[in-house]
Amino acid sequence: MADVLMTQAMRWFGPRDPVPLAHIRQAGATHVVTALHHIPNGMVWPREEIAAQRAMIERAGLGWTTVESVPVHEAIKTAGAERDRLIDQYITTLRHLAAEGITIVTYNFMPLLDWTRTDLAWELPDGARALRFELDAVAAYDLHLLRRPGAEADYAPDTIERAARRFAAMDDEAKLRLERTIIAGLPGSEESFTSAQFLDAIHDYADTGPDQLRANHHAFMAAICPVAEELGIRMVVHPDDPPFPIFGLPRVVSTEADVTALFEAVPSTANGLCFCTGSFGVRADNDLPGMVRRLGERIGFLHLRSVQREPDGAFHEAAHLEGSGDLTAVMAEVVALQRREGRSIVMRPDHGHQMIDDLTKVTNPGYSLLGRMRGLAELRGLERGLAFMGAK
Ligand code: DNO
Ligand code: MN
Repeated sequence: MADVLMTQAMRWFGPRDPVPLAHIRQAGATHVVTALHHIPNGMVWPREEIAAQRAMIERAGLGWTTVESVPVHEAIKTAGAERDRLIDQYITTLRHLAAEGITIVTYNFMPLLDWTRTDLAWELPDGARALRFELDAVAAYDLHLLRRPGAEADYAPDTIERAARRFAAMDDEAKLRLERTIIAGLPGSEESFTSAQFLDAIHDYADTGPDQLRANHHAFMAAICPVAEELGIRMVVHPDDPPFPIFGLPRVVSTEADVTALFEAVPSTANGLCFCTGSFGVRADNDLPGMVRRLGERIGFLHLRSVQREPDGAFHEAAHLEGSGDLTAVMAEVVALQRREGRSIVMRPDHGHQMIDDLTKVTNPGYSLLGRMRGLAELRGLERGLAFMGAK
């Protein structure tokens, strides 16, 4: 029996993405994952616009079954006054998506910031560029530019000391670049802040600690999942990136225990996981292959990439099969899972290095074409090889 293989996708940011659909197809993907990025967070996605986006994708010879993401409004995360109305609107969007054939919807539950990096063009020894995160840089921004009240309590003394030294060595341009990198919003993020706005927004979380955020997350899934199930949609939560609190804001989707608690609280099959190896893999205590084995039936979408952990809470994005995470072991579990369940899981190479001709082009950080194409090629080859060996 032929093995079921992954459904190979790439992220596409819509008509404004500098990477055209034709190039994604030539890179070997059969599908894209995308969203209606122009619609403000909290508004209903009109069915006609979803249909138009689908038509555009299909004209390019690609398929679209997976949305990344329908963003969750902050008032749902904080259980604010508008929560019920916003949940109703979210459900209306799900109805429209289901009517247009969408079966997987990605979301995250990170307060205010989506994914966060401190350097978007960190040069690797071979001249390619990677995204990097340094806790020292976050601390330098937090303590000396944002000047968040009480921030000192969130950092170890040696981090505070290194952050002070780093800040003292920065010129105005470097300060501005760091501020923008952290809070102006990376591709796919729904929010973009100035430092003053960010401080105000952090203040809105004063009453939402980790227990409350977790309760609000579970309540959101409890409200959404019965309808999603009926619509044939699976919600998949993207883990926190990075998987620990930053700026004093809680994060509750960072570990295996976090997601296990989510699935225990809301057992519906519509309550699923976007397994992002790069996000979970920042923590050495997340056992990636073991998580695929244990959580497999919940996994509706795969983000595959690797990170290299560095000292002092830093990490950078490694080539897809290099770095701290054992992507070969993860892939072996994915092959076994798909065989066990007879199901093809949608995957995408999650980010890639800026390399070769990418280096002379303006693309979304992390989403240049050649780096992702290399990642996809390596991952699909690995999968085929493992499936073939396992089949013998
Ligand atoms: C970054 C992405 C995230 C992800 C959202 C899902 O590259 O993995 O922005 O799309 O967190 O809601
Ligand atoms: Mn991801």
